[in-house]
Amino acid sequence: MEKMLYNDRLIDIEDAKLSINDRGYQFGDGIYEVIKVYEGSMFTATEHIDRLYRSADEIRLVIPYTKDVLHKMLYDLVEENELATGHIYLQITRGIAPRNHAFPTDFTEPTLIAYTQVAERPINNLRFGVSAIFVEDIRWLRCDIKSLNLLGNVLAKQQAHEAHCYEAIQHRGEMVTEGSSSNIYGIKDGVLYTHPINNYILNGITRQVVMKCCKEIGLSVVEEAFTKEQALQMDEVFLSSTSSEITPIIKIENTVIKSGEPGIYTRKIQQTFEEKVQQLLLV
Ligand code: PSZ
Repeated sequence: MEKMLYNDRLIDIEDAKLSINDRGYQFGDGIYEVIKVYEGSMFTATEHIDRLYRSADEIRLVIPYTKDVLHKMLYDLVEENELATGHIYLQITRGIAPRNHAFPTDFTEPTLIAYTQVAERPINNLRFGVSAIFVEDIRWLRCDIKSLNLLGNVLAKQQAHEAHCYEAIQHRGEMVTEGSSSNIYGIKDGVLYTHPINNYILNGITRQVVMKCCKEIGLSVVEEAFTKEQALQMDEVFLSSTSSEITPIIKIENTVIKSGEPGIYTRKIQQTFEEKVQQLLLV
């Protein structure tokens, strides 16, 4: 039987019961993480757990476990479900209390749930690239928090799907921020550009790995936002996320990026990323 974490216990997934008074359900009052698992090993788990605790701090939610205990709980979940390649979804809400916007006054235990999902790596997208559209970024001003409130992201992604595109590249005014569920990069004349880490974007864990890859291959990085117009003029554009890894973007709206094929630097970053995945599988 497939298991899930419910607070600090592993339970049968079919026995899961959630309260309608959970603040996650009522207000989206919680945070989450998605951690990729390659052949049974969690990739960059420490970084994801660190970001989870940071998100929790930013919304004044106290996670009642140490990082090490939570790491072990996730490890046990993967083992128990015999997950090979896929991901862990984890969320923590401010708990169960009668509906009231302000925080519960009595001690309320946060609700943690985590489950695993089998998911193959997106090999075709990695190889051939995807298309994207531009969508105005209408989200709040704390996109650095991995909040359960995803309405802006959901509406942007739906627009992309209706346009038969993989991703929505969001922008505030003329400046590109990030995808609906990814970070966005452009490469021009041998320099990689990407939005700086601040309140307008999520500090992607895959972005952190991309930064390391750029260092290793000697590709210059400029963490500055670029415009929609500049995006269309790039030699290469790609996105990154836990599940999409390093996915080339070969077309935006009606504009084909350069040759219309994944670029040379994007390929190098993919290869360096792949080495890091393979290293994980050796230990
Ligand atoms: O399974 C999926 O479709 C996933 S797993 C992670 C994401 C999507 N997206 C994460 C994300 C995001 O939601 C936003 C708004 N910006 C950037 C990212 C990339 O973050 P990492 O690299 O940590 O997954």
